[in-house]
Amino acid sequence: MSTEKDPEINDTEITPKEVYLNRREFMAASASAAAAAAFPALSGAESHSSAIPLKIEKRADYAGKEELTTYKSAVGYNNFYEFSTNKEDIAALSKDLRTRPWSVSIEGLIKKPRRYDIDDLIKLFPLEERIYRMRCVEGWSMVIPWVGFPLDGLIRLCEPESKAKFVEFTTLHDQSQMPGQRRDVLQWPYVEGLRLDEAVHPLTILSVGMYGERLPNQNGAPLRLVVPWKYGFKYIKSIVKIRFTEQMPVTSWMKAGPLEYGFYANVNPEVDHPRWSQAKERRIGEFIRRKTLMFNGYAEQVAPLYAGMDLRKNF
Ligand SMILES: Nc1nc2c(c(=O)[nH]1)N[C@H]1C(S)=C(S)[C@@H](COP(=O)(O)O)O[C@H]1N2
Ligand SMILES: [Mo]
Repeated sequence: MSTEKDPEINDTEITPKEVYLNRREFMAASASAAAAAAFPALSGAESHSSAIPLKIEKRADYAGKEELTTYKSAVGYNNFYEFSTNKEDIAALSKDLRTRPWSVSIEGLIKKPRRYDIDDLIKLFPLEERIYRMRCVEGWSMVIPWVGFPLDGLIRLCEPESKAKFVEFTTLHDQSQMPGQRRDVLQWPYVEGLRLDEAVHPLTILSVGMYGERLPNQNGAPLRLVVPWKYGFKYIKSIVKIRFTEQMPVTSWMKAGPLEYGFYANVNPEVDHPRWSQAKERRIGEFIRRKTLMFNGYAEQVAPLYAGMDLRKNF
């Protein structure tokens, strides 16, 4: 099933792996490729062997010259409470999540409600690569090369009614596949939301891949939200429903800790979490903590969305 190669993908269009691997990993990967050539039986033992490459049509380097987080860290250090609260266990616990067939229901205050098969949905839009910083509210960060499409394109197809002011996203709810949902760490299913103007902002994407390949299950396959100026908990994974509303959605984290997690969740080094400072962060792979940037470094693009708002109250 998901271990097979997508027949539609032309090998020449696949992003070379060396673009994503740091030099040491690349040398190691080349060495194992050479070994595989010499011993053909070993060819399945290359790095990320089960991943399905994606055809990327547009590239844009939004993170400037910052070094990418290693693939190994991005797929091995995760938050996905539906599986576990232990970051290193998510990859193994999520490996059998069935992400095909998968449908996404789009509903609420729109003229064109519809249920999309994930592969039909993906074909509607050219896939773009976006290299973004990702800052978790816990105080660590990564730089990830996402593959996806702007949420704005999908929202246009839906034709929101003038009453629609917010977009609510919901993750799959299935205890048989998601063992973490048997425990009440959060109220299930996981729900997140954006204001409509945030949702149509050009930086906001729905991601279907990373590092040139389909999203691994632990990273939110087959479809997740990416909003780079907000804390990572807004990047809701494995989405099954997108609903347009007039009222502000109540998100899972707002229910779990209303004084700690607000609706906006904009990265802001000046507004501390009640239990820790948000002034600095640990970039995964680095030793010395670096300063957290206002709106995670995207202030120029997104600050106008919050003009006149008190960001201490609207945290
Ligand atoms: N459905 C769901 N989405 C989720 C989470 C979760 O527990 N469940 N965790 C969030 C948090 S706190 C972070 S930091 C990011 C982590 O994304 P990553 O594992 O791809 O790095 O996913 C977010 N999306
Ligand atoms: Mo997070």
